[in-house]
Amino acid sequence: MIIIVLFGKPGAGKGTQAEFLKEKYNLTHLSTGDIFRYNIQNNTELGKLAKSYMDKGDLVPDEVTIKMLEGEVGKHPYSAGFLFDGFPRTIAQAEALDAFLESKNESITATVALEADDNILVARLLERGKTSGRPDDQDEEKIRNRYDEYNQKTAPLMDYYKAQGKFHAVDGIGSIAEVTERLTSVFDKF
Ligand code: B4P
Repeated sequence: MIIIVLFGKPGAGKGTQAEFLKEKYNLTHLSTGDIFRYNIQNNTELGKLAKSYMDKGDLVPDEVTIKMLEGEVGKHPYSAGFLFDGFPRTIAQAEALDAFLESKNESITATVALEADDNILVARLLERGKTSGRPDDQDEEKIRNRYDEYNQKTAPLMDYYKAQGKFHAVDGIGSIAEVTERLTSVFDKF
């Protein structure tokens, strides 16, 4: 089974590129951000909890996120493979994912990171914030907090996956089609 982690800073284009990659490689796409937003829209208990963190640009606690992700994987027993988008975002999440997959005799095939400069990404998110209605996209201070969260909690994952020989980086700057092409040439090797 192919299991890919799509990795990158907020606004790097994970969600944008996942839409294409899931179709081309027949992967089940699980975006923790999308799942939280779905729960917020439907006013579930999980949504209420997630909203209190997401609106500030903070990460949702590991315990909640890990349990949710495992539940979502369980909903797709016959999947040919998975594309994890925005998960894991902390070392604790990465360790939990490895243990969870090992319990199913599976493991991550690769982590693919979309790399981009913070200032370009902040501009992308502010642009999206004009139409997305997402509170975490509309205020530069909250956006900067998302980058602080990334630098403190998510960036260490690069070394975690490099140590496993599973880390691949792709330049995330350029048109959406150009980035897709770069990703495809990496994915075609898996
Ligand atoms: P996510 O939903 O994962 O979203 P994201 O980081 O905002 O964006 P993504 O990289 O998917 O960017 P996109 O393609 O949309 O996370 C949101 C929040 O959820 C987190 O801050 C956190 O609170 C919570 N959360 C999620 N997962 C969690 C976890 N595992 N643990 C704890 N908390 C978690 O692209 C952004 C914009 O750029 C779009 O407008 C797009 O059109 C544009 N764009 C994309 N590619 C472009 C390109 N090449 N050129 C120009 N514009 C481009």
